[in-house]
Amino acid sequence: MKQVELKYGFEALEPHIDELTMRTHYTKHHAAYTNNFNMALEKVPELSNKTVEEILADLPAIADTTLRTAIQNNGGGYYNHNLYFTVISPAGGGEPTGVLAKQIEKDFGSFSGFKEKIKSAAIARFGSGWAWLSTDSTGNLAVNSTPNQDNPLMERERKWIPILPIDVWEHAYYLKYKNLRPDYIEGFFQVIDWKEVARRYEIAITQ
Ligand code: MN3
Repeated sequence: MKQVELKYGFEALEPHIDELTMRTHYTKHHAAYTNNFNMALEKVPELSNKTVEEILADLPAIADTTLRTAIQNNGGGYYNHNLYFTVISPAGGGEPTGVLAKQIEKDFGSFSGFKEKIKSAAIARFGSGWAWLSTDSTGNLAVNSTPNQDNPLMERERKWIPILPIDVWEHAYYLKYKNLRPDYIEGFFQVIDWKEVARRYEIAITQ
């Protein structure tokens, strides 16, 4: 599996996300998750025809617990970062429009209600992890957070499709924001590509 190609330069999200953080995040952290995921996959030939989404939604099917953990951590890291780097853009920021905007109002009261909820989830995540906006196949939205490189695809009780991730590992923000995770989240909101998030929402609910 391959890292998503960036549609912008490493410096393009300045000043909200700095060039060195973007470069290190993509060429070191994301590259390592991708390489380690591919190495683990080579040892589980029965997964060779599956998509990353299918693999992460059925981790218990991997019998070897060491390989299962490797795929949970590195497959999660691979998937999460491909999504992260796809939903940010130098032309981002603002608020969504259309069907997604209407559903955000329905499920969270308002855009600012949604923003407060995901920001709280991101700030409350102890240690490393992610905050998420996800949809089910009928369009209901939910905000949650996960530890490490876990994600909503791994949820066993209900099928959630992530459409917006916020990486709150320190490697995503520490060089610029130091310990100030809330300031990074505000900066992240300035680069969210809502057109891409809305596109993913519409695909998820029409499948
Ligand atoms: Mn990261």
